[in-house]
Amino acid sequence: MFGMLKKKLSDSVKALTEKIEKEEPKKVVKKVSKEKKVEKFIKKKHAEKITKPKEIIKEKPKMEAPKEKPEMEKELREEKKSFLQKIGFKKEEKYKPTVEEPKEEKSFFQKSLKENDIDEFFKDIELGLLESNIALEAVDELKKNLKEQLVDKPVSRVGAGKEIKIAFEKSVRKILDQGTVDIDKIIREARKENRSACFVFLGFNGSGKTTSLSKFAQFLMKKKYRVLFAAADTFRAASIEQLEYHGNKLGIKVIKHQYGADAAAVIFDAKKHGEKNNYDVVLADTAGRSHADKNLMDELKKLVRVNKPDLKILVIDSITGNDSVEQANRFNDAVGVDAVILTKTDVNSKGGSILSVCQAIKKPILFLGTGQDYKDIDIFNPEKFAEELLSGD
Ligand SMILES: Nc1nc2c(ncn2[C@@H]2O[C@H](COP(=O)(O)OP(=O)(O)OP(=O)(O)O)[C@@H](O)[C@H]2O)c(=O)[nH]1
Ligand SMILES: [Mg+2]
Repeated sequence: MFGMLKKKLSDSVKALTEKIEKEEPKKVVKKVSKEKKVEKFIKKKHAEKITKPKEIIKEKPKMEAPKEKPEMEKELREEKKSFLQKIGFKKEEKYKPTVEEPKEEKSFFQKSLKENDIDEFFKDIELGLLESNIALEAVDELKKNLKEQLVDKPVSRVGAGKEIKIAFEKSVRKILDQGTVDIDKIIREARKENRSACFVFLGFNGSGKTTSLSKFAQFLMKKKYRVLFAAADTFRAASIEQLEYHGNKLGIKVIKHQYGADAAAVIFDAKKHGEKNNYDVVLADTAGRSHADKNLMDELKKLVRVNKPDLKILVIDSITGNDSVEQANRFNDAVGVDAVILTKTDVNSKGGSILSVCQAIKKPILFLGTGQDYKDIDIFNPEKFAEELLSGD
Protein backbone atom coordinates (compact mmCIF):
# COMPACT_ATOMS: atom_id res chain seq x y z
CA MET A 1 0.00 0.00 0.00
CA PHE A 2 1.25 3.50 -0.85
CA GLY A 3 4.51 2.13 -2.29
CA MET A 4 5.43 5.32 -4.13
CA LEU A 5 4.71 7.59 -1.16
CA LYS A 6 6.77 5.31 1.05
CA LYS A 7 9.64 5.39 -1.42
CA LYS A 8 9.59 9.16 -1.79
CA LEU A 9 9.57 9.62 1.97
CA SER A 10 12.33 7.11 2.61
CA ASP A 11 14.38 8.65 -0.23
CA SER A 12 13.97 11.98 1.53
CA VAL A 13 15.12 10.52 4.85
CA LYS A 14 18.16 9.02 3.10
CA ALA A 15 18.99 12.27 1.31
CA LEU A 16 18.91 14.34 4.49
CA THR A 17 20.86 11.70 6.39
CA GLU A 18 23.56 11.73 3.71
CA LYS A 19 23.65 15.49 3.81
CA ILE A 20 24.37 15.36 7.53
CA GLU A 21 26.70 12.38 7.57
CA LYS A 22 28.80 13.18 4.56
CA GLU A 23 29.12 16.96 4.59
CA GLU A 24 32.61 18.06 5.56
CA PRO A 25 32.59 19.50 9.04
CA LYS A 26 33.50 23.12 9.14
CA LYS A 27 36.91 23.41 10.76
CA VAL A 28 36.90 25.62 13.80
CA VAL A 29 39.64 28.05 12.88
CA LYS A 30 40.71 29.87 15.99
CA LYS A 31 43.53 32.31 15.93
CA VAL A 32 46.28 30.94 18.15
CA SER A 33 48.30 33.61 19.90
CA LYS A 34 52.07 33.78 20.06
CA GLU A 35 51.89 33.00 23.75
CA LYS A 36 49.85 29.92 22.97
CA LYS A 37 52.47 28.78 20.44
CA VAL A 38 55.16 29.06 23.08
CA GLU A 39 53.07 27.08 25.54
CA LYS A 40 52.50 24.40 22.97
CA PHE A 41 56.19 24.21 22.35
CA ILE A 42 56.97 23.84 26.04
CA LYS A 43 54.30 21.22 26.38
CA LYS A 44 55.85 19.26 23.54
CA LYS A 45 59.29 19.53 25.06
CA HIS A 46 57.96 18.37 28.43
CA ALA A 47 56.50 15.37 26.76
CA GLU A 48 59.65 14.52 24.87
CA LYS A 49 62.18 15.16 27.56
CA ILE A 50 60.41 14.17 30.70
CA THR A 51 57.69 11.64 29.98
CA LYS A 52 59.52 9.51 27.51
CA PRO A 53 62.72 8.99 29.52
CA LYS A 54 60.57 8.16 32.57
CA GLU A 55 58.89 5.42 30.64
CA ILE A 56 62.22 4.10 29.49
CA ILE A 57 63.48 4.09 33.08
CA LYS A 58 60.41 2.18 34.20
CA GLU A 59 61.08 -0.52 31.68
CA LYS A 60 64.70 -0.93 32.80
CA PRO A 61 65.62 -3.36 35.57
CA LYS A 62 65.04 -1.89 39.03
CA MET A 63 68.66 -2.18 40.09
CA GLU A 64 69.93 0.20 37.37
CA ALA A 65 67.30 2.88 37.68
CA PRO A 66 68.31 4.59 40.92
CA LYS A 67 71.72 5.39 39.48
CA GLU A 68 70.52 6.94 36.24
CA LYS A 69 67.37 8.66 37.31
CA PRO A 70 68.68 11.61 39.35
CA GLU A 71 71.33 12.29 36.80
CA MET A 72 68.97 12.29 33.89
CA GLU A 73 66.43 14.46 35.68
CA LYS A 74 69.11 16.93 36.60
CA GLU A 75 70.26 17.06 33.00
CA LEU A 76 66.71 17.59 31.80
CA ARG A 77 66.11 20.36 34.34
CA GLU A 78 69.20 22.16 33.13
CA GLU A 79 68.24 21.81 29.50
CA LYS A 80 64.75 23.04 30.16
CA LYS A 81 66.00 25.98 32.19
CA SER A 82 68.27 27.13 29.40
CA PHE A 83 65.49 26.69 26.86
CA LEU A 84 63.07 28.74 28.94
CA GLN A 85 65.64 31.46 29.41
CA LYS A 86 66.22 31.50 25.67
CA ILE A 87 62.53 32.08 24.94
CA GLY A 88 62.23 34.71 27.65
CA PHE A 89 60.82 32.93 30.70
CA LYS A 90 62.24 34.27 33.94
CA LYS A 91 61.94 31.09 35.96
CA GLU A 92 60.67 27.62 35.36
CA GLU A 93 56.90 27.66 35.17
CA LYS A 94 54.59 24.75 35.18
CA TYR A 95 52.83 24.44 31.87
CA LYS A 96 49.42 26.01 32.31
CA PRO A 97 47.29 26.83 29.26
CA THR A 98 45.97 30.37 29.27
CA VAL A 99 43.80 30.02 26.18
CA GLU A 100 41.10 27.37 26.04
CA GLU A 101 41.71 24.59 23.56
CA PRO A 102 39.35 24.93 20.57
CA LYS A 103 36.55 22.39 20.96
CA GLU A 104 36.64 20.82 17.55
CA GLU A 105 35.37 17.44 18.71
CA LYS A 106 31.74 18.47 19.08
CA SER A 107 31.50 20.04 15.66
CA PHE A 108 33.05 16.97 14.15
CA PHE A 109 30.57 14.47 15.58
CA GLN A 110 27.46 16.62 15.54
CA LYS A 111 25.81 18.88 13.07
CA SER A 112 23.28 21.55 13.70
CA LEU A 113 20.96 22.26 10.77
CA LYS A 114 19.96 25.77 9.87
CA GLU A 115 16.64 26.86 8.40
CA ASN A 116 18.42 27.41 5.09
CA ASP A 117 19.66 23.80 5.07
CA ILE A 118 16.07 22.51 5.32
CA ASP A 119 14.85 24.95 2.64
CA GLU A 120 17.66 23.88 0.31
CA PHE A 121 16.97 20.25 1.03
CA PHE A 122 13.27 20.62 0.24
CA LYS A 123 14.10 22.13 -3.14
CA ASP A 124 15.60 18.75 -4.01
CA ILE A 125 12.85 16.50 -2.66
CA GLU A 126 9.77 18.64 -3.32
CA LEU A 127 9.14 17.30 -6.80
CA GLY A 128 9.25 13.71 -5.58
CA LEU A 129 6.73 14.46 -2.85
CA LEU A 130 4.43 16.27 -5.28
CA GLU A 131 4.69 13.32 -7.67
CA SER A 132 3.34 11.07 -4.97
CA ASN A 133 0.30 13.36 -4.71
CA ILE A 134 1.18 15.29 -1.61
CA ALA A 135 -0.28 18.74 -2.18
CA LEU A 136 1.97 21.78 -1.86
CA GLU A 137 0.29 22.86 1.40
CA ALA A 138 1.06 19.48 2.93
CA VAL A 139 4.66 19.61 1.67
CA ASP A 140 4.99 23.04 3.31
CA GLU A 141 3.57 21.69 6.55
CA LEU A 142 6.00 18.78 6.44
CA LYS A 143 8.84 21.26 5.98
CA LYS A 144 7.60 23.39 8.87
CA ASN A 145 7.30 20.37 11.17
CA LEU A 146 10.79 19.20 10.26
CA LYS A 147 12.22 22.65 10.91
CA GLU A 148 10.62 22.66 14.36
CA GLN A 149 12.40 19.45 15.17
CA LEU A 150 15.75 19.87 13.48
CA VAL A 151 16.77 23.51 13.17
CA ASP A 152 19.51 24.43 15.65
CA LYS A 153 19.27 21.08 17.39
CA PRO A 154 22.48 19.03 17.18
CA VAL A 155 22.13 15.85 15.14
CA SER A 156 24.77 13.12 15.38
CA ARG A 157 26.81 12.73 12.24
CA VAL A 158 27.17 9.05 12.86
CA GLY A 159 23.84 7.25 12.82
CA ALA A 160 21.93 10.40 11.86
CA GLY A 161 19.51 8.23 9.87
CA LYS A 162 17.56 7.14 12.91
CA GLU A 163 17.11 10.67 14.20
CA ILE A 164 16.08 11.95 10.78
CA LYS A 165 13.61 9.12 10.30
CA ILE A 166 12.01 9.82 13.66
CA ALA A 167 11.77 13.52 12.77
CA PHE A 168 10.06 12.67 9.45
CA GLU A 169 7.74 10.22 11.17
CA LYS A 170 6.68 12.81 13.73
CA SER A 171 6.17 15.40 11.00
CA VAL A 172 3.91 13.07 9.03
CA ARG A 173 2.05 12.07 12.17
CA LYS A 174 1.41 15.68 13.10
CA ILE A 175 -0.40 16.19 9.79
CA LEU A 176 -2.41 12.98 10.06
CA ASP A 177 -3.29 13.27 13.72
CA GLN A 178 -6.51 15.24 13.57
CA GLY A 179 -8.20 13.74 16.59
CA THR A 180 -10.36 10.66 16.69
CA VAL A 181 -13.98 9.79 16.18
CA ASP A 182 -15.36 7.74 19.04
CA ILE A 183 -18.04 5.73 17.26
CA ASP A 184 -19.08 3.82 20.39
CA LYS A 185 -19.53 7.03 22.33
CA ILE A 186 -21.67 8.59 19.60
CA ILE A 187 -23.90 5.53 19.53
CA ARG A 188 -24.13 5.47 23.34
CA GLU A 189 -25.10 9.14 23.46
CA ALA A 190 -27.81 8.61 20.83
CA ARG A 191 -29.13 5.64 22.81
CA LYS A 192 -29.47 7.83 25.88
CA GLU A 193 -31.77 10.02 23.80
CA ASN A 194 -33.71 6.93 22.68
CA ARG A 195 -32.76 7.35 19.04
CA SER A 196 -30.53 5.75 16.45
CA ALA A 197 -27.22 7.40 15.65
CA CYS A 198 -27.19 8.64 12.05
CA PHE A 199 -24.09 8.50 9.84
CA VAL A 200 -24.26 10.00 6.35
CA PHE A 201 -21.79 8.96 3.62
CA LEU A 202 -21.13 11.64 1.01
CA GLY A 203 -18.69 12.44 -1.76
CA PHE A 204 -17.85 12.58 -5.44
CA ASN A 205 -19.24 10.10 -8.01
CA GLY A 206 -17.81 6.62 -7.74
CA SER A 207 -15.55 7.43 -4.80
CA GLY A 208 -16.67 4.28 -2.99
CA LYS A 209 -19.49 5.53 -0.74
CA THR A 210 -21.83 2.55 -1.05
CA THR A 211 -19.02 0.00 -0.72
CA SER A 212 -17.51 1.81 2.28
CA LEU A 213 -20.91 2.10 3.95
CA SER A 214 -21.41 -1.67 3.58
CA LYS A 215 -17.95 -2.42 4.95
CA PHE A 216 -18.61 -0.12 7.88
CA ALA A 217 -21.96 -1.84 8.48
CA GLN A 218 -20.22 -5.19 8.86
CA PHE A 219 -17.65 -3.61 11.17
CA LEU A 220 -20.47 -2.29 13.38
CA MET A 221 -22.36 -5.58 13.31
CA LYS A 222 -19.26 -7.35 14.57
CA LYS A 223 -19.46 -4.98 17.52
CA LYS A 224 -23.05 -6.26 18.00
CA TYR A 225 -24.74 -3.05 16.90
CA ARG A 226 -28.06 -3.19 15.06
CA VAL A 227 -27.67 -1.42 11.73
CA LEU A 228 -30.27 0.01 9.32
CA PHE A 229 -29.65 1.32 5.78
CA ALA A 230 -31.21 4.47 4.26
CA ALA A 231 -31.21 4.46 0.44
CA ALA A 232 -30.85 8.21 0.05
CA ASP A 233 -29.23 8.03 -3.38
CA THR A 234 -32.44 8.49 -5.28
CA PHE A 235 -30.57 10.00 -8.20
CA ARG A 236 -28.35 7.40 -9.90
CA ALA A 237 -29.96 4.50 -11.77
CA ALA A 238 -29.71 1.17 -9.91
CA SER A 239 -28.30 2.78 -6.78
CA ILE A 240 -31.20 1.51 -4.62
CA GLU A 241 -30.80 -2.05 -5.96
CA GLN A 242 -27.07 -1.84 -5.28
CA LEU A 243 -27.71 -0.97 -1.64
CA GLU A 244 -30.35 -3.70 -1.39
CA TYR A 245 -27.82 -6.19 -2.75
CA HIS A 246 -25.44 -5.35 0.10
CA GLY A 247 -28.35 -5.30 2.57
CA ASN A 248 -29.35 -8.83 1.53
CA LYS A 249 -25.80 -10.13 1.81
CA LEU A 250 -25.28 -8.62 5.24
CA GLY A 251 -28.81 -9.16 6.57
CA ILE A 252 -29.55 -5.44 6.90
CA LYS A 253 -32.95 -3.85 6.32
CA VAL A 254 -33.08 -1.02 3.74
CA ILE A 255 -35.45 1.94 4.05
CA LYS A 256 -36.15 3.24 0.54
CA HIS A 257 -38.41 5.55 -1.52
CA GLN A 258 -38.84 5.89 -5.29
CA TYR A 259 -36.11 7.19 -7.60
CA GLY A 260 -36.26 10.96 -7.76
CA ALA A 261 -37.71 11.19 -4.24
CA ASP A 262 -36.38 13.67 -1.69
CA ALA A 263 -33.16 12.25 -0.20
CA ALA A 264 -33.75 14.16 3.03
CA ALA A 265 -37.11 12.46 3.46
CA VAL A 266 -35.61 8.97 3.02
CA ILE A 267 -33.15 9.56 5.83
CA PHE A 268 -35.84 11.11 7.98
CA ASP A 269 -37.98 7.98 7.58
CA ALA A 270 -35.05 5.69 8.28
CA LYS A 271 -34.27 7.55 11.49
CA LYS A 272 -37.92 7.26 12.60
CA HIS A 273 -37.92 3.55 11.79
CA GLY A 274 -34.63 3.09 13.63
CA GLU A 275 -35.88 4.86 16.70
CA LYS A 276 -39.11 2.85 16.81
CA ASN A 277 -37.37 -0.47 16.29
CA ASN A 278 -34.32 -0.04 18.50
CA TYR A 279 -31.67 0.19 15.82
CA ASP A 280 -28.38 1.51 17.06
CA VAL A 281 -27.25 3.09 13.80
CA VAL A 282 -28.72 4.36 10.53
CA LEU A 283 -26.20 4.42 7.70
CA ALA A 284 -27.35 6.71 4.88
CA ASP A 285 -26.09 6.22 1.33
CA THR A 286 -26.24 9.42 -0.73
CA ALA A 287 -25.80 10.20 -4.42
CA GLY A 288 -22.36 10.84 -5.84
CA ARG A 289 -21.99 14.48 -6.75
CA SER A 290 -19.50 16.96 -8.05
CA HIS A 291 -18.86 19.84 -5.72
CA ALA A 292 -19.47 22.05 -8.76
CA ASP A 293 -23.06 20.80 -9.19
CA LYS A 294 -25.11 23.42 -7.40
CA ASN A 295 -28.41 21.53 -7.35
CA LEU A 296 -26.92 18.39 -5.90
CA MET A 297 -24.88 20.35 -3.37
CA ASP A 298 -28.09 22.14 -2.31
CA GLU A 299 -29.78 18.74 -1.94
CA LEU A 300 -26.89 17.62 0.29
CA LYS A 301 -27.14 20.76 2.42
CA LYS A 302 -30.84 20.18 2.83
CA LEU A 303 -30.55 16.53 3.90
CA VAL A 304 -27.99 17.57 6.50
CA ARG A 305 -30.07 20.49 7.72
CA VAL A 306 -33.19 18.36 8.09
CA ASN A 307 -31.64 15.27 9.64
CA LYS A 308 -28.72 16.65 11.68
CA PRO A 309 -26.61 13.52 11.28
CA ASP A 310 -24.21 12.57 14.08
CA LEU A 311 -21.45 12.05 11.53
CA LYS A 312 -20.94 13.37 8.01
CA ILE A 313 -18.37 11.08 6.47
CA LEU A 314 -16.63 12.24 3.32
CA VAL A 315 -15.55 9.37 1.07
CA ILE A 316 -12.58 10.20 -1.15
CA ASP A 317 -11.00 8.01 -3.78
CA SER A 318 -7.26 8.01 -3.01
CA ILE A 319 -6.47 7.85 -6.73
CA THR A 320 -8.06 11.27 -7.20
CA GLY A 321 -4.75 13.08 -6.75
CA ASN A 322 -4.71 16.83 -6.58
CA ASP A 323 -8.47 17.20 -6.89
CA SER A 324 -8.89 15.47 -3.53
CA VAL A 325 -8.01 18.73 -1.77
CA GLU A 326 -10.59 20.65 -3.80
CA GLN A 327 -13.23 18.00 -3.06
CA ALA A 328 -12.43 17.97 0.63
CA ASN A 329 -12.56 21.76 0.91
CA ARG A 330 -15.78 22.18 -1.04
CA PHE A 331 -17.70 19.43 0.76
CA ASN A 332 -16.39 20.66 4.09
CA ASP A 333 -17.44 24.22 3.29
CA ALA A 334 -20.90 23.04 2.23
CA VAL A 335 -21.87 20.80 5.14
CA GLY A 336 -18.96 20.51 7.59
CA VAL A 337 -17.26 17.13 7.28
CA ASP A 338 -16.62 15.19 10.51
CA ALA A 339 -14.41 12.39 9.23
CA VAL A 340 -12.90 11.03 6.03
CA ILE A 341 -12.68 7.60 4.45
CA LEU A 342 -9.97 7.17 1.85
CA THR A 343 -10.75 4.34 -0.56
CA LYS A 344 -8.87 2.20 -3.08
CA THR A 345 -5.59 2.49 -1.21
CA ASP A 346 -4.91 -1.08 -2.37
CA VAL A 347 -4.65 0.03 -5.99
CA ASN A 348 -2.96 3.35 -5.46
CA SER A 349 0.75 3.51 -4.81
CA LYS A 350 0.95 7.32 -4.70
CA GLY A 351 -1.18 7.86 -1.61
CA GLY A 352 -0.06 11.40 -0.87
CA SER A 353 -3.69 12.56 -0.90
CA ILE A 354 -4.05 11.19 2.63
CA LEU A 355 -1.69 13.94 3.82
CA SER A 356 -3.18 16.53 1.49
CA VAL A 357 -6.74 15.96 2.70
CA CYS A 358 -5.82 15.97 6.40
CA GLN A 359 -3.82 19.13 5.94
CA ALA A 360 -6.63 20.80 3.96
CA ILE A 361 -9.61 20.19 6.24
CA LYS A 362 -7.97 19.08 9.50
CA LYS A 363 -10.39 16.22 9.99
CA PRO A 364 -9.57 12.68 11.07
CA ILE A 365 -9.37 9.71 8.75
CA LEU A 366 -11.91 7.12 9.92
CA PHE A 367 -10.61 4.23 7.88
CA LEU A 368 -8.88 3.26 4.67
CA GLY A 369 -10.56 1.15 2.03
CA THR A 370 -8.18 -1.62 1.09
CA GLY A 371 -10.18 -3.70 -1.40
CA GLN A 372 -13.64 -4.60 -2.61
CA ASP A 373 -14.63 -7.05 0.12
CA TYR A 374 -16.47 -6.16 3.30
CA LYS A 375 -13.43 -7.13 5.31
CA ASP A 376 -11.18 -4.72 3.39
CA ILE A 377 -11.28 -1.93 5.90
CA ASP A 378 -8.32 -0.63 7.81
CA ILE A 379 -9.28 1.37 10.89
CA PHE A 380 -6.97 4.34 10.84
CA ASN A 381 -4.32 4.91 13.47
CA PRO A 382 -2.11 7.93 12.60
CA GLU A 383 0.78 6.78 14.76
CA LYS A 384 0.88 3.28 13.31
CA PHE A 385 0.36 4.60 9.82
CA ALA A 386 3.20 7.15 10.02
CA GLU A 387 5.51 4.48 11.41
CA GLU A 388 4.59 2.08 8.64
CA LEU A 389 4.97 4.81 6.00
CA LEU A 390 8.53 5.52 7.14
CA SER A 391 9.42 1.88 7.64
CA GLY A 392 11.07 1.94 4.23
CA ASP A 393 10.09 -1.56 3.12
N1 LIG B 1 -9.98 -1.82 -5.03
C1 LIG B 1 -10.92 -1.17 -4.36
N2 LIG B 1 -12.06 -0.90 -4.95
C2 LIG B 1 -12.99 -0.21 -4.25
C3 LIG B 1 -12.76 0.22 -2.93
N3 LIG B 1 -13.86 0.88 -2.51
C4 LIG B 1 -14.74 0.86 -3.52
N4 LIG B 1 -14.24 0.21 -4.58
C5 LIG B 1 -14.84 -0.04 -5.90
O1 LIG B 1 -15.13 1.22 -6.49
C6 LIG B 1 -16.28 1.11 -7.31
C7 LIG B 1 -17.27 2.21 -6.93
O2 LIG B 1 -17.73 1.94 -5.64
P1 LIG B 1 -19.12 2.43 -5.10
O3 LIG B 1 -19.20 2.03 -3.68
O4 LIG B 1 -20.24 2.02 -5.97
O5 LIG B 1 -18.91 3.99 -5.22
P2 LIG B 1 -19.98 5.13 -4.96
O6 LIG B 1 -19.27 6.28 -4.44
O7 LIG B 1 -21.11 4.63 -4.16
O8 LIG B 1 -20.46 5.45 -6.43
P3 LIG B 1 -21.71 6.36 -6.86
O9 LIG B 1 -22.84 5.95 -5.99
O10 LIG B 1 -21.95 6.01 -8.28
O11 LIG B 1 -21.32 7.75 -6.70
C8 LIG B 1 -16.81 -0.29 -7.10
O12 LIG B 1 -16.38 -1.10 -8.16
C9 LIG B 1 -16.16 -0.73 -5.81
O13 LIG B 1 -15.99 -2.13 -5.73
C10 LIG B 1 -11.50 -0.07 -2.34
O14 LIG B 1 -11.16 0.28 -1.20
N5 LIG B 1 -10.61 -0.77 -3.10
MG1 LIG C 1 -23.12 4.70 -4.41
